[in-house]
Amino acid sequence: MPKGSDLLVSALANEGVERIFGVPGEENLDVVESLRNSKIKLILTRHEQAAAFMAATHGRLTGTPGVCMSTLGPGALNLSTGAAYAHLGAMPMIMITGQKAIMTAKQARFQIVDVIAAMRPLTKMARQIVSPASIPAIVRDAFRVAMEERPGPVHLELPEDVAGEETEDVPLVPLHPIELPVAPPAALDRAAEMILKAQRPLIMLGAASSRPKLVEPLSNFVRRTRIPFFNTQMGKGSVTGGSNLYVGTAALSSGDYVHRAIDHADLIIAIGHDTVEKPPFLMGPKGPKVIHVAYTAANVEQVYFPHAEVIGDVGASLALLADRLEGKLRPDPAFLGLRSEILEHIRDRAEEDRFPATPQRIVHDVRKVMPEDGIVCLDNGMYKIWFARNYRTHVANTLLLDNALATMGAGLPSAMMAAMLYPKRRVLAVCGDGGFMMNSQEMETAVRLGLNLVVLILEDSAYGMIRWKQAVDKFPDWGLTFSNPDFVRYAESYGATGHRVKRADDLVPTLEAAFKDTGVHLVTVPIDYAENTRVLVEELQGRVPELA
Ligand SMILES: Cc1ncc(C[n+]2csc(CCOP(=O)(O)OP(=O)(O)O)c2C)c(N)n1
Ligand SMILES: [Mg+2]
Repeated sequence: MPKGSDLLVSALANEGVERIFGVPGEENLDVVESLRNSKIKLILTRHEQAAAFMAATHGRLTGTPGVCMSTLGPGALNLSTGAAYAHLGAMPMIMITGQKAIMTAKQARFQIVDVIAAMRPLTKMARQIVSPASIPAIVRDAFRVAMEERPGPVHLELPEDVAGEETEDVPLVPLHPIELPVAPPAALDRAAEMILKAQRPLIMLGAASSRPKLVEPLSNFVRRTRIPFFNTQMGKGSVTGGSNLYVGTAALSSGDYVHRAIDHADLIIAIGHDTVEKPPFLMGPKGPKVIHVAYTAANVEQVYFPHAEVIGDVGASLALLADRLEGKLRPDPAFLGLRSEILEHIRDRAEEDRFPATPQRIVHDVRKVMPEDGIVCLDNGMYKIWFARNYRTHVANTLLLDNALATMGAGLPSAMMAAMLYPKRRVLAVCGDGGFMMNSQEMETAVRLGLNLVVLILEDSAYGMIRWKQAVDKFPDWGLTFSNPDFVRYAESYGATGHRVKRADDLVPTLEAAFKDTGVHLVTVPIDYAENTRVLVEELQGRVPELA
C-alpha cells in the first residue's frame, strides 16, 4: 500500500515535475524516501531561500511551477522571502513543508510555528494536508491555482504522520488544457475606437508581457499595428528591443529620457502592466488616456487608473484588437525623432576607459559578450537601474530582474535555474558585492551540479544603492560601507574559477574566456558609481528619481 509521501511524489510526477529544490528535515524523510524511488531529482541547496528563488525562476521561465521543499518552522520560514518573491513577481511555484505529526504531539511544541498562517499573506493558497487520500486532488488543485492568471506561489504543509501513513491507492487527477476567455467584442470595439481616435498612441509592455506564452502574440501585435512601444523593467525583451519601434525602458518613474516619449503620447496601451512594479510613469489628471490590456482587471492606484480595459487571454485578445486596427493607423513621426534622442543618451559614455569601470561601460561590455539568447540575471542594487535603462534585449526573458519584491540575494539562484533549464545558452549572474554575499553559499550547489555559469560581481565595498540615496537625500556618507572577502580565492575555495578585472579593457576578454570554458566562473570588477549622481540626478534636470 502506498504511503502519503508516495502519493505526493506520484502526484508531482503527474504534473511533470523533474526536480525539487530544498533542504529536508527529519519530518520530510518519508518524502525523501519516496523521491529516491521516483524519477524526480532532489536538488539540495545550502539555504532554503535559494531553493525558493530557483523554484520561482523555474515558474517564471517555463510557466509551470517550480517545486521547493523544507522542513517545518525554521526551514519553512527560510522559504518566506522566496514566497514573497514569487507572489509579487507572479511566478508559479509550489512549496512543500514538513510539520510534526498532527495526531500526536510527542515532542510537545518543539519547532512548531504556524507556518500556514505565516504563508497565507505570501501565497495564493496555503493548506495543510490532513489525510493521504486527499493528496492527489490537493496537488492538482495547487498546480492549477499556481499557474492560473495571475500566477504565484502555493504552500502545502505535509505533517510527518500523514506522509508516513499507508492508504488505499488513490487515483491521480488527470490534467486537462484550459483556454482562457477572450475579451468581449464591446471592450475590443471601445479600445479600437480610442486607439483610432488618438493622435499619438504608444504601447507599454508591462511585467505580464514576459509570460512565456506571450512571445509570439505580442510581437505580432506590434508588427501588425506598427505602434511604437516602451517597456517596464519586467517587460523587457517581450518584443524585441532591436525593433525600430522600441523607444526605451522606463527604469525610473519620471524625468528619464524615455519619459519624453511617454509625455508626448496621448494614449498609452498598457499591455500586462502589473502595479507591483515601481511605476514606469505617473498618471495624473492631465496625462494621456490609458487602456489596460491584461489577463486580470487593473488594480486602481494613486498613479494608475486606466480609462478602459481589455480583459481576457492577452494573446487572443490582442489578435482581435489588431484585426480592428491593422492598416488604419498613421504613425506619428515625432516618436522616431524622440527614439533616436533617447537611445543616443543611453549610448553616452558606454565605451569610456575609466577604471574602476562606469556602469554604462559594464552594461555595454556585458551586452557584447552575451549572444541574443544569452540570459542575464540581476540581483538587486544600483546597477539594476543601469541595466534596465541601457541593456538592449532581443529575446523575451533574457534580462531577468526583480522589480517587484526587489530582494537582494536572488541573482545567483535565478541564474543557476536559468543555466539548468538552458544548458546551451550563456547565463550570467550580475550581483553587487552586497547581494552576492546574501546567497553566495550556493556557489557550492552550482559547482556540485556541474553548471556552466558566470557570476559577475560589481565591487564598491558598499550597499551602493542605499549609499547613493543617502547622498541624494543630503545625508552624510555614513554606515553603508564594508570590506569584502578576496572573491577570487573565495570562488576557488568552492572549486570555481575566479578572475579579477584590473583594467576597463579586460572585462570583455575575461568574460569571453569564462564563457568559453566550462564550469562556474566568478569575475569581479570594481565599479565607479560617481555616474549615479552625474546622470541619474544632475543630468536628468536635477530631478531626484524615486528609488526603493
Ligand atoms: C533583502 C534585501 N535587503 C535590503 C534591501 C535594500 N537594498 C536595496 S539595494 C541595497 C544595496 C545593494 O548593495 P549591493 O548588492 O552591493 O549593490 P550596489 O548597489 O552596491 O551595486 C539594499 C541594502 C533589499 N532590497 N533587499
Ligand atoms: Mg555594492
